[in-house]
Amino acid sequence: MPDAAVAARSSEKTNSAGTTQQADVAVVGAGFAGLYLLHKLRKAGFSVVVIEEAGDVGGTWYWNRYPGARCDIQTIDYSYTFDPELDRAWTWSEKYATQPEILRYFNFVADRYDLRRDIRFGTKVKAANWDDTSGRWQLLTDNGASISCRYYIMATGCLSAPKPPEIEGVKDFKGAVYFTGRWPHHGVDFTGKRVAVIGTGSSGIQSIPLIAEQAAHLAVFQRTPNFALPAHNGPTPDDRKTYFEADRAAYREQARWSLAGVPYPQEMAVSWQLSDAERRERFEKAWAAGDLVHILTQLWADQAVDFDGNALIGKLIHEKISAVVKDPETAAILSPHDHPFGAKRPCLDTNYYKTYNRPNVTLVNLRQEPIKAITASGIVTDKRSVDVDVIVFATGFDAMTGAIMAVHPITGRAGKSLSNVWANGPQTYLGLTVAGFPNLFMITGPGSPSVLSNMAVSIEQHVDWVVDRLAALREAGFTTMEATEAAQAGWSQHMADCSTLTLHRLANTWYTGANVPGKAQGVMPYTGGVGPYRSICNEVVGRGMLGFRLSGPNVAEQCNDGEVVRLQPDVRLVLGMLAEMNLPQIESLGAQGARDFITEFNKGRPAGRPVGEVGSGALQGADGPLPYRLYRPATPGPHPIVVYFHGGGWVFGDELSDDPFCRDLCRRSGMIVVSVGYRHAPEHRFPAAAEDGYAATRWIAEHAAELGGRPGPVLVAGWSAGANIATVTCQLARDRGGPQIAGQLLVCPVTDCRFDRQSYADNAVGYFLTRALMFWFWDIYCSPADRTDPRASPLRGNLANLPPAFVATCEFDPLRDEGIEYAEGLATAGVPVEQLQARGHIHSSLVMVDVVITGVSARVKMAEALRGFAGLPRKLEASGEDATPIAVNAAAG
Ligand code: N01
Repeated sequence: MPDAAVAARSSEKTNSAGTTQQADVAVVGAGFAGLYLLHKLRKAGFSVVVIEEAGDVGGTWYWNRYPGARCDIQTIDYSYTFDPELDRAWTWSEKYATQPEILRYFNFVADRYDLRRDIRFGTKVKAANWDDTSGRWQLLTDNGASISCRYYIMATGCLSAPKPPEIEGVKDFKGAVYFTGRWPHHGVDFTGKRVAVIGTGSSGIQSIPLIAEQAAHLAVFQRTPNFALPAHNGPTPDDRKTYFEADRAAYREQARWSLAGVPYPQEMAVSWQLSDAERRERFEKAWAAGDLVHILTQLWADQAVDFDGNALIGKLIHEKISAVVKDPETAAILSPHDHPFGAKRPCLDTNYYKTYNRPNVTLVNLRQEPIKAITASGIVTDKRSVDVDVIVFATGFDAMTGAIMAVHPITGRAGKSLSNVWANGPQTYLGLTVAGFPNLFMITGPGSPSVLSNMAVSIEQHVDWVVDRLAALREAGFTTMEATEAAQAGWSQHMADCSTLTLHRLANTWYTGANVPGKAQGVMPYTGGVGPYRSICNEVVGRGMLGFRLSGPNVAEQCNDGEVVRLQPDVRLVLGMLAEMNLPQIESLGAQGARDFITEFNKGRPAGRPVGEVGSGALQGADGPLPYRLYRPATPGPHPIVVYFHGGGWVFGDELSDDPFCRDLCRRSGMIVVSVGYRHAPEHRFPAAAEDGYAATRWIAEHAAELGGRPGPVLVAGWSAGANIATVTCQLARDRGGPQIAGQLLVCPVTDCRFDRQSYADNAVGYFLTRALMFWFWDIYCSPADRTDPRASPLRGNLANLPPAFVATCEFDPLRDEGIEYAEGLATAGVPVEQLQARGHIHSSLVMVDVVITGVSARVKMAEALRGFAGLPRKLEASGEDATPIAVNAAAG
């Protein structure tokens, strides 16, 4: 009997204890997600019961009624979009609606779609157990009938389990105690009261100014200062409204594919391309806009991914705080220095900083005087005793996992409990499902963009995805859907890769679980962006429910196992963008056409970063002068010299074409980099490039002092065909009596003319450098008869007595295996060699500086290797991006 029919029959039963309510789907939570789930599931023909602990709809907006509680995503963006008529039927009165207005909205939605009749309010799920025999979940509740359901969906929200205060003596306090996350419905009157607020996250920052207006005295206990910017609340700004009204559907669609779930374009200018004045202008505009997503995404392209680019913002905000707060010491205490801007959730405020100018407000810095205890009369710190009538705990939540794990035990296959499975941190596939827990879904669970996005957009995407899948399962006769271990492990790896992209890993926050003592640490939300995430979820479906095992009573089991993303996240984005550009095949353009194309293409990349000095000149090649470009570090010289050979298949590129990479090498290694403009085919075929490489190296070594470099051995480096030239140069230098070369850096080198290695088959197409393009390069550069010459195929040469090498190869590169073979050949021949096999990267990843951010650690290692070859300490200096997260809950209150 279909589930709906079972449910229809059993719906006649009352919900009294002792009976079991049957439903296709049970949903926990009647907030933003639960309400839409109920509506959509019903429309898809499923019987649904929603269990809600609260007395009414609203989720987080039901509980968080503290003074000043408002949305901090513009409410125009924080709305349901699934029904255009609903969208038109409701107009928000303010840019950032208050909690009561948002709650009215949810009531309006619940009424409009007649949702309440399937919601069991005032009910908690006490246990959820998967029953393998029936293929159903059995739920025990604390109020009324237990529930048997085919699918169990947690729509419990990310910030719904308040965190205990963890401060001794709370029970002894004789005054009133309130939690922002569980505020009394009758409101609280602070008039004439001495009040303490503990916590300066969003809830504290929203409520403090209003409490200060009422209270006789307010003491704010701050452990970590947070970045806050003025909301400038009022009507929805005209520009946003006009944009929205011009084409609502397009606006919504753009939000769905954006990075944060709000339609803003991707900012392209990097901080170092802008002058101080330009940066300040952008910052002032963002400050005046009063919009978190704007300031988090629209200042400069590197703000969220680069430590230095980010630090510029912190400084500008410190200035703002100092300009408002009159007492310099208080301003200093309020200014965050321990985390990058945006790594911890910033806040929107109304009069927050100004509040500290009031005579009735005191700021207590818990970093200097931690709370020792709460007593009957107030709060005692290391330095003072503060008597109060009321304590407000704005101490936050056990975020993301708290509501799922702590609310009730969830037991999956073979009696496995979710709390045990997640003991070391949440493991999910797509943030939606967990291996071993069939038919269990989480809306905006850990591992999805959730709290790093406009929740409205992410919730709708998850609800649509889940309900559409359930309908498709039903259609195909499947009744059970479960993530595989392999898919889940792949997602964990992808999550870890993503977390190296942004700076969230550098702060102790509720994003990482650091706010809850003893909680496993790790970045819990997906940091790869809303649009990319959506495309991955779609890809899972498009690839036959990749990573899911589907089964049903009358159909053969289906399992298309695998990992949905094996590329590094930013590489995936780059490839996606290239695919959208519909670029011509380079080999179809002819040599000059290819050169023009690459020159044009390179104009779109971020400018390389500043170095001490950039110069150019001419050197003597094998058959005449060659241009070079020299990058000098800002530090006092003389510096060792790296002779660099650009990529381009011996056909295109020049001494400028790897400019960002040369600058990066110069900055990270602290050495001079001389990029050589060697001759190209077809005008100058083999061995012109190789001989130029050797001649140029010789000339540079001989003119080291003139170039401002350190006399003595030089180093060589190159990428792709340039790495081929670099390594050939090393062989020629050994065989021809110099110059002396201290080390070689080979990035994705061409080392051999054979095309039958596995990497040529695995990566023939789709990863920018294709097999066809390599064929073309070889054809243009070198006749088949010459290709086995070690000056073309150095793998075939004598590999003994060569300079120490660092060989970097990329997983998705046709040249991968010949690079690895070369490194192994060198090692066998007794040459010291370090290998870096870059997982998830493509041929051009490592030289795409400031585009492929996940290549940074490889670029750091390359520079360190060069320094080691030159006899310098491997580390140049500690950099912020290498920093490890700060100590957890130091000076906990
Ligand atoms: O919680 P929080 P929140 N002793 O965790 C401090 C969303 N939200 O409720 O940073 C002393 O941010 C703690 O200090 P530290 C929004 O996403 C949205 O304010 O851990 N202090 C911190 O200062 C937000 O980010 C809106 O060192 C203690 C504060 O308490 C999220 O919810 C409004 C302590 C907790 O800040 C959570 O915000 C409100 C202790 N033992 C919230 N324990 C909107 O506007 C904790 N703290 C939509």
